[in-house]
Amino acid sequence: MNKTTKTPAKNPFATDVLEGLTSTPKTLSSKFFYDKKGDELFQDIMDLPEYYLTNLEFEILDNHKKEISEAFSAQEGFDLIELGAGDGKKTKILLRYLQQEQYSFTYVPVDISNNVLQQLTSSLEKELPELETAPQQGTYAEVLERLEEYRSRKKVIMFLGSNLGNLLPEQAVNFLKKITAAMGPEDLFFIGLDQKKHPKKILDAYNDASGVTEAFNKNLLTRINRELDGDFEEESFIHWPVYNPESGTTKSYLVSTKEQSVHIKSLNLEVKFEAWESIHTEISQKYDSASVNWLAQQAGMKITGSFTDKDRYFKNYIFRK
Ligand code: AVJ
Repeated sequence: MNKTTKTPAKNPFATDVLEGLTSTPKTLSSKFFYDKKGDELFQDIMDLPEYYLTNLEFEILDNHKKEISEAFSAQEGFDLIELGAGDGKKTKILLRYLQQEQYSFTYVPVDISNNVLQQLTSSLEKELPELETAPQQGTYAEVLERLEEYRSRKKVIMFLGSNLGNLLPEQAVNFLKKITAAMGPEDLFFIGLDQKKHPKKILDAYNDASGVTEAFNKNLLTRINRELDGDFEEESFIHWPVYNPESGTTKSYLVSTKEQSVHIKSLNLEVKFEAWESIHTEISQKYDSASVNWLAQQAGMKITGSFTDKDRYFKNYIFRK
């Protein structure tokens, strides 16, 4: 271990991979899915027939844009800060409506990917040229620190797509606590969370027939091979998501189909796999009213509104301090 711990210290990906692959059981973090290829694969996931989340949230925002805009509205205008803005496809529904109804606001898209932010800003310039935007590049942690700067008028912090679901409950609470800390009494937190439903429906969303989610999951191995000089054989791992209806947690794994040894040169690391040993790569939490109430209460917030689709598959909530 000594030899290997020095090299990756400055590289968060290397540090995480080293730690995850030397742990029992083995893990890799889903936050590293999103390189250029991963961004593209996630775009494809959002277009999959099985991945209902995106379309439903789109529909909810479209059906309720009037009430949502009224809740956001403030005399002095507001800052609309979106964490993990992505391609902004869903947000544009709200942006277009807010602008059309002449609400005064600035859109602050935040994303870890510069690539994604640039695409978003250039599409906004074309589609909504009048819109005031102030994009911010950074991790959630960095940006949450900077949120303190937005205190001159009302802020609405938006976190769509059930992105919170990638965090373990304890991490989710810590994250929400930071948001609460950055909020004033008038500010809102607007969050979209995927709900518990028929387990088959959930599982299919993470196990699509065309194999895009599999490629997304395996992109972690490709990234290790490319960036850390590894020799993972993607064909000898299978993508295996499971859904636990009790906890509401979908967990995704890569499972080694044989006994094998993987060498990751730049970590000076030899990783041994037994046949059928797993690497846990992602959690996608599903919620119900008890778990959302618990989250809000733990974070020191109140739920003051919610919007859903006809099947109650997905929900968008307004939280206040
Ligand atoms: C972007 C975290 C909401 O967990 O549903 C999609 C990512 N992973 N398919 C999710 C994802 C596999 C997605 N989030």
